[in-house]
Amino acid sequence: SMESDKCWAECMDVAVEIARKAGQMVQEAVKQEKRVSSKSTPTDLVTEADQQVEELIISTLRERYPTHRFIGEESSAAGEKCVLTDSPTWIIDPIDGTCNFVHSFPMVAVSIGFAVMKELEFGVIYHCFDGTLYTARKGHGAFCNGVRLQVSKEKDVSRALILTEIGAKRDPATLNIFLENMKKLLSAPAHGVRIIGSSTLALCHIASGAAEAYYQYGLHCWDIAAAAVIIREAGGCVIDTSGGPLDLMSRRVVAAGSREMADYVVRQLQPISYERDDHQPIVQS
Ligand code: 2AM
Ligand code: CA
Ligand code: CA
Ligand code: CA
Repeated sequence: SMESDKCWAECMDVAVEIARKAGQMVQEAVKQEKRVSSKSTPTDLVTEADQQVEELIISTLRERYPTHRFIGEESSAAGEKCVLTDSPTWIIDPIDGTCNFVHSFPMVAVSIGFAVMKELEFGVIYHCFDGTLYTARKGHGAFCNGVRLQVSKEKDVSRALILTEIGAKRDPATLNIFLENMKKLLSAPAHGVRIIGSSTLALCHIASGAAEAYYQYGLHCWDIAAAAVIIREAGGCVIDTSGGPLDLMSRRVVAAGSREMADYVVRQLQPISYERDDHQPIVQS
């Protein structure tokens, strides 16, 4: 309705403000000594900044919107349930690219997505190193610093730049599938494959047309929520690695400027299985 439309527009303004503030906090924290520990595996890194930034974002939003729900990476790590209900829900990655953050490699973002009735309404992604702001609201277009975004319409993989990310899982079987998938695309031959260390910024590059396709296994709902709106509003396609509709909790995604490019990537991929974010049983397809 018009009423809720106005409501979510206001929420998005708040999201932009808090993403900027959080991003500036991350930028400051890059210069400080970092206390790094690991979560599920030795390469699954977390710092005090991840927790502090998420705490800042969620406490600010909760005060303003006490009836809303919150899903955040570090709250989930601390045992909070990761279930998407029909309630207005904020889906937050306080620092996307923690490994980059630890190394001061300049690809780090704050990502804030927002869903109502399980539908994504808007997404805000702030690049902490250069201050670039990506925003989109359903039905209102996607923007980078206020300039309209448009995906690449390329359909031919032999003219494609492809992006992906490596997960925290590094056992030989997982790495083999990862390399096999990359080999397929490189021998297609795609122009190139890039791994920048931030899922959300990689997805923003799909939205801006700087790359043609993206795929990843093992990502989480907070890596994809904001970016999915931004890509779709830029005219792109975000789907499941099976070729079916995107499932926020399924830990896998294919995104591309064109449906043809997305379908091509889908056909090349061998799946890597991860436990769902909502801990529901995994349905193979
Ligand atoms: P993070 O930095 O917020 O943890 C490269 O590691 C990118 O993939 C980052 O955006 C990272 O998010 C995300 N990522 C996190 N966990 C992952 C996983 N298990 N598998 C794949 N990618 C993951
Ligand atoms: Ca992480
Ligand atoms: Ca992330
Ligand atoms: Ca993170």
